[in-house]
Amino acid sequence: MITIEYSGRGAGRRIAVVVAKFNAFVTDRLQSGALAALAAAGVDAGDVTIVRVPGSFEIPLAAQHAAETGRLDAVVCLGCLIRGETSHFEYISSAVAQGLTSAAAATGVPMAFGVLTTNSAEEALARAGEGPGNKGHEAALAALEMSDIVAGLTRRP
Ligand code: DLZ
Repeated sequence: MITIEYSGRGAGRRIAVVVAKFNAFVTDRLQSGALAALAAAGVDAGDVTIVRVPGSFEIPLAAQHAAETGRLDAVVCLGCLIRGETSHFEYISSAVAQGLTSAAAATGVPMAFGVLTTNSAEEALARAGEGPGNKGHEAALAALEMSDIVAGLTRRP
């Protein structure tokens, strides 16, 4: 029997972190959580590329271009949509989710969804605190996990 799963080690993995600057008071914290998780897993800082885009709507295009360089094992996507502050909430959140699903399928590069969709700033901040409950931290671990799984599934015998 063969089991393909996360090795628990990130050393050697090359990761892009695409971060929306809109609602930076939250996304800066998501970025910190993601970088902490990558470092704790052994990812070298030199193997991490941070891409800062204007808002969540721009995340999928940047993530796809990053993946198309062929130099990355996964992309961590971070943003924050707050319902109370935008009538675009539904449009942008579904565009980001669909855009990232399409970009991952088109490139074969895992893209972790660390885009918060909350009703208030308080809810968003509660998901961007220190430690493992930080959704940037969670997304970074999902990206590493999926990079091992894709590597395991695509490795030639
Ligand atoms: C325009 C906009 C609004 C109203 N709200 C948010 C938000 O809550 N979170 C977010 O990440 N981005 C928001 N944006 C910006 C859009 O994502 C996008 O950057 C602009 O519409 C320009 O394409």
